[in-house]
Amino acid sequence: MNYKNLLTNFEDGILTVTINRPKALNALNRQTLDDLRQLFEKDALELEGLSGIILTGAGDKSFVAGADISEFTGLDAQGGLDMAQNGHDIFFSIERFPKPVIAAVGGYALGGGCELAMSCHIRVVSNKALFGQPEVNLGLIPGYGGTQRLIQYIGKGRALEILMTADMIDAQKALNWGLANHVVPHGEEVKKAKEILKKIGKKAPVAVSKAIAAVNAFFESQKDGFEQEVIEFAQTVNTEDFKEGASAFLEKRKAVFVGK
Ligand code: DAK
Repeated sequence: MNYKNLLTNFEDGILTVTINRPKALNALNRQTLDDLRQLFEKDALELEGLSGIILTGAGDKSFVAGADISEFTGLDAQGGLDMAQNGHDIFFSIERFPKPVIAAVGGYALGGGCELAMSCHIRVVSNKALFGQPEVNLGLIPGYGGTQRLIQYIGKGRALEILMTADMIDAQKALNWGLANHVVPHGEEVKKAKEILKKIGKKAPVAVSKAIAAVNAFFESQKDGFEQEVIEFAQTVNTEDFKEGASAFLEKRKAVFVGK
């Protein structure tokens, strides 16, 4: 795996991906988005033995402080459209990734950074984390799915207030509002994310991926979530792991899953 702006570490089935532009507080420039696309649409899908991914930011201050504002100059409507579509595609690839993806947020998650964290399946955040969608300060609205995913996590009224005031949400409020799954002491967010992935890693992998797909279906207008659940359920019944899980329960032993 070779990227310009991502560092990767693969250990015990867990791929830790660090967005590595600390001097710009890990702002998402084009190259970083290209790297993320390469990772989520190809490299990680092909990685043998992968049980889950942790996405985090380099340095002590920031997960991702937004899209890279220095690349905004000279952007016209067509450029904005292309940029938004590119970001949407990549963030959907993360949201639809068939293995769990956890954002470990140790600081600013602003604009595109908040949107990136929201496209992950779970958010573990440090007590210093700050979320926000400050695009109105720049004369913009979020362009990477933020207006939609923020509603999904915190509801319409809160989302509108955050989007219109550009106020930041601290870790405790993020937890209370459902944006964060866990708040941990600063610096322990990757450790906690690993614990969660290790727990999920012991479950049947196909069932885990079907749970992701079924939950995502609730938010996809062209799908009926209940119908999708039936489809995904039927596919889990077809797996070796279902037979193993049921037999192990009846034989009072631990199941050994093979991911098929
Ligand atoms: N882009 C580029 N550089 C950034 C950056 C960003 N988003 N955020 C920080 N930096 C850089 C700073 O310029 C500074 O660089 P130097 O001056 O040292 O070269 C360095 O990171 C450290 O930042 P500060 O010196 O400002 O650090 P502080 O601790 O004082 O302040 C801060 C931290 C996070 C409060 C502050 O840096 C800040 O307000 N940053 C900007 C936050 C922000 O507004 N982010 C952008 C949100 S808008 C679209 C799709 C998506 C989007 C838009 C359009 N289309 C499809 C068209 C998304 C937009 C956004 O994400």
